[in-house]
Amino acid sequence: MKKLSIVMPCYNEIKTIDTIVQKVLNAPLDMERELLIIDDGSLDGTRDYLTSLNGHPDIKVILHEKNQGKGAALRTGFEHATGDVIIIQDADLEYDPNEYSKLLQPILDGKADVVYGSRFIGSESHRVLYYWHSLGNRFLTTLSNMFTNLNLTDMEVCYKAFKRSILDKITLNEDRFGFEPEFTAKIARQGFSVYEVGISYAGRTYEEGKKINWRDGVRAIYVILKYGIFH
Ligand SMILES: Nc1nc2c(ncn2[C@@H]2O[C@H](COP(=O)(O)OP(=O)(O)OP(=O)(O)O)[C@@H](O)[C@H]2O)c(=O)[nH]1
Ligand SMILES: [Mg+2]
Repeated sequence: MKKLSIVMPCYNEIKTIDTIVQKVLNAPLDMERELLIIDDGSLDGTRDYLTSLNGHPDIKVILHEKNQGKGAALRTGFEHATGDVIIIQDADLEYDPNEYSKLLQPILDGKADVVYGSRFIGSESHRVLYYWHSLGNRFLTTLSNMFTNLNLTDMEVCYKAFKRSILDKITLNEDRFGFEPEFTAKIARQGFSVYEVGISYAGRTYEEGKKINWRDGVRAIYVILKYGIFH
């Protein structure tokens, strides 16, 4: 495992994009890295900032003409990734790139094909936020686990790291936040070795830019059932 591809889907994140890019570039790592940023049709000036990164040796920027959703942005990123390992990094500041090494360790040790971060285990700091939101998260993880027979504690977590080679064995279709349950269902079906690592979480409030809402939760239930029962 020589090279890490960090895949960053990005939609209207002008407030955080500069900071998160710097954090990713400075994250302590013993591997070569490439950062792929997929702009998903931002309208808030994010694209101008991204254009200014042109020519940076470790960064590749890809622009979607129109908004398609996180899942679609990730698929574009995966197609362009050249690393041995991929990690998904949101363009907000909820997750901390300083934790990459910890997250990658089970893969580097040869134990895992896929590693999920978890905001619900471990001793790292977690911002105390919306109770109903966390209950919804636990519900979706439990429902997903019932179909996959994996005992995950945080299915919806952004931090998922995996060997790039696993993408040869699964096909992803979900364009929006259905990516998380779809990916989980498909890696479970392949029987990959899955590990979980406790990570910190600095969640944001709706005032600070949080976008996910109850409709995404309902959609997640549908996706869990779709890939759990019918595929
Ligand atoms: N909301 C949203 N995010 C997108 C889209 N396309 C790409 N993204 C990116 O996908 C990542 C996850 O989106 P977030 O809105 O942070 O989703 P989340 O972390 O589950 O929820 P909150 O941060 O709580 O809103 C971010 O980096 C977004 O910029 C899209 O169509 N909608
Ligand atoms: Mg977020």
